[in-house]
Amino acid sequence: NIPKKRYGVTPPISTEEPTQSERLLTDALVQELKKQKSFEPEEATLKRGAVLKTLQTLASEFVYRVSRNKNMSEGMSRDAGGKIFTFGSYRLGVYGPGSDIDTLVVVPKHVTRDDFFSVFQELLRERKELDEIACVPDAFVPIIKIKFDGIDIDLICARLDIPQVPIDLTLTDKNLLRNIDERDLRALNGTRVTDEILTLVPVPSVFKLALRTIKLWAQRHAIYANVFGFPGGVAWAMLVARICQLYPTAVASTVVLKFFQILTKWEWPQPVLLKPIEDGPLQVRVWNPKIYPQDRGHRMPIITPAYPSMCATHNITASTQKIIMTELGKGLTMMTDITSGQKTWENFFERHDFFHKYKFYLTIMGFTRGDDEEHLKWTGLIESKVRLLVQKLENFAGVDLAHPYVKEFEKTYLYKTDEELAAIEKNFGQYKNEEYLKANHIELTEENKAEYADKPEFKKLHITALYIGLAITLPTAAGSTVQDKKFDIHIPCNEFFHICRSFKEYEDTSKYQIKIQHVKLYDLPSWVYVEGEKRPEKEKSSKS
Ligand code: 3AT
Ligand code: MN
Ligand code: MN
Repeated sequence: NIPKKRYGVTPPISTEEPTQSERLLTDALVQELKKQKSFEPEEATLKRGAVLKTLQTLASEFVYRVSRNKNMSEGMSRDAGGKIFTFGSYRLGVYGPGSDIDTLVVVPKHVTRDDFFSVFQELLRERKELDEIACVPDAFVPIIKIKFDGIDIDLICARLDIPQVPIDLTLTDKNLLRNIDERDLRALNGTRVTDEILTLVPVPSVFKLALRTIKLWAQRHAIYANVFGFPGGVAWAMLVARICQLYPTAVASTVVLKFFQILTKWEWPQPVLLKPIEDGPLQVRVWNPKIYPQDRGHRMPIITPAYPSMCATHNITASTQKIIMTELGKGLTMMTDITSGQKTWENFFERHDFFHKYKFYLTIMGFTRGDDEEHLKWTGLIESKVRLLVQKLENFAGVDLAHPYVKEFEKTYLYKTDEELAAIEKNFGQYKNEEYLKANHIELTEENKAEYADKPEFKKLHITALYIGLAITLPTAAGSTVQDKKFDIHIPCNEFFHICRSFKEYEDTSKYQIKIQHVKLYDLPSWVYVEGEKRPEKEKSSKS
């Protein structure tokens, strides 16, 4: 059953039938993924299907109600339609127990985004399955986030310039993009890209299993995070899809092996393409390094297939590229060992050692004296600028590598006086101060949350810590070692503060603070280590 169609921009490398050992290795992979809780139970998946069915009913009802409100006849209002699509991990078939469902509601032209945030919101609120709802109409992609029947759902809306949205509509036709606004275009993009990726792989089930594997591997190795300059979900999906195109008859374990073989040898910045880049009817930019200098700057371009094609990896910096390539190299060694039976899939998914491997770390701390929501916005902004700091650091003499960590750490403290506040801010984030903090200040936790719930005499300080690992080489002067040299990176740090501070909303320094602190490996706080992970200990000096 060799797929007849040719996939991708070059002929396949091999169309050989899988061997028995490749099949067995794939079976072992599925077993390990199960052990790692990558798949959710079947009942949960059935529930997702039921919830989506309800959402489709609500979308139709939404369009109908708006149409009736606009004095359309009963029949015309019914025919106006409305359809939901999915994108993200659910659509790609690589979702796990905690995944949300990313859902797009497509509506005809007489239904507006305002209607989405009023009428559709009301419809949702009428449902007993609704557990939580948060509307963000002014986001880059306006969104309603809900928890519905226990499942997280992201809802976005796109309005097309057509009078009816029938239930069999597909979003393939790029003429559907005519006369719609930029936010609608962005909302459609996720579905158009994922749908197209799925049509560009020879065997979707093989692609999904291989992608699930690579996704978990990338997460465990802390190289899955678009904001921090690593590939995100869509970019990893396209990389795996390209390998599937090159080996159309391979089973998943072989795709994973080839993934590392091919990508360690890839001649970046040669782009990864799933099909030739298309032209289209709009006045929008399509990725083209021949025309746009910015596109020439992309170090590891991975290009989305749907018009208008974009680079999904424009955030990658010199440092993150180095880190990704190192991990791919280690992945290849691992896969070679797994193929020869010296290592197992369990080894393949072992966690990174980020908080063990650098001598020096920077802690970027965002502080908010205010509510959770304000803090979330402030740290969201800081997070989105971290890769700019990474770029400044990597250009700084003596810095070989600036390695951003992909996850933030959040803590909340309670305080009464400014002295307490200052003491918390000063001592936070260092192992040597943990005893002091614990003995003298109150950290808000799941356990004591109820106890302090209605004590207005306490004020809240929210803290988020982000990390950058630093590999540095300094000229070692006689008699001094690298460790006790002062390494002055004030300039890049100040520039970074300036960027974060340049937004009017966060001007108020009595509310929003940002700080960068050097921490040595042995002084990293305990909470960066996961349960069962041993913190690094200084080796007893063996010098006599
Ligand atoms: P999960 O299984 O849900 O963790 P996922 O790949 O579905 O993995 P998300 O739900 O976070 O991840 O994102 C789905 C898509 O939504 C990916 C991207 O096209 C879009 N997206 C997510 N976050 C943003 C954002 N901040 N801005 C623009 N698009 C975003
Ligand atoms: Mn998702
Ligand atoms: Mn989502």
